[in-house]
Amino acid sequence: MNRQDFLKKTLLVSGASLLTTPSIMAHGITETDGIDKLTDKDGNFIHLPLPYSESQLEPYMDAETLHLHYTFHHGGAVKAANADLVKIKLALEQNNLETIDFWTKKLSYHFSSHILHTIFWTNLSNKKTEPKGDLLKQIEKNFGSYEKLKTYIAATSKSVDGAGWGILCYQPYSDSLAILQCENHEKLTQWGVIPILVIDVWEHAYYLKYKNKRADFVDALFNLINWDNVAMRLDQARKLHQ
Ligand code: MN3
Repeated sequence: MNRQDFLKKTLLVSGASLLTTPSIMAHGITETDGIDKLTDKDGNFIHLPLPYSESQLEPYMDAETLHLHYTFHHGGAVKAANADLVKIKLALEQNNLETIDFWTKKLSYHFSSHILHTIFWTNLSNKKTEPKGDLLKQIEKNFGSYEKLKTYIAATSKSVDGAGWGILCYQPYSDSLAILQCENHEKLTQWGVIPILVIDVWEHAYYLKYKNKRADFVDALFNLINWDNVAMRLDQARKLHQ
């Protein structure tokens, strides 16, 4: 199996999300051969350390919010996803399918939360960056300009019904970038997309500092987006599709 086949297989099997190795190294996350490290060798979900200190995204994202968000919301999803796996395995072993649909839905919700939060942390940095190169070209092709992309993803993120995410993703079926307005962690997706930039607009992401002003939080978040990480994710997503 060559490297590309390996990456494809791993992505399909684990549903893992993409993170390029240089970015992982630059942000202090374990090298994972091109794939975000979401599971251990046995397939259990793991919660990697944050790629920076909890105060590093101040003042736009306060340390207390980041601590609670990472530890209890993301961490809680990892624990719950592992519990869902156990329940599904047990149901199959006992040939008791009465509640397997329930645990399957739960796993979809918790694992999707784990994927999106893992991407979210690496999408952020206190270093100012802007899209350039292939990423900028693709943005201009699909949205007209960087400014229009910002307007688009900001508007969709701010207006998510209830809890959810604004997502910039690569859609391999059309070889283009797309914007999703994701509800919860898993609803309103397009099959096949690979998220490359995610904006968490659950209240737990901003309420301590921004109160009910979700729009102010989304606007502030543009000061933290690590476009180099987004560019590497697009590059990796394209390679997987080739
Ligand atoms: Mn969150």
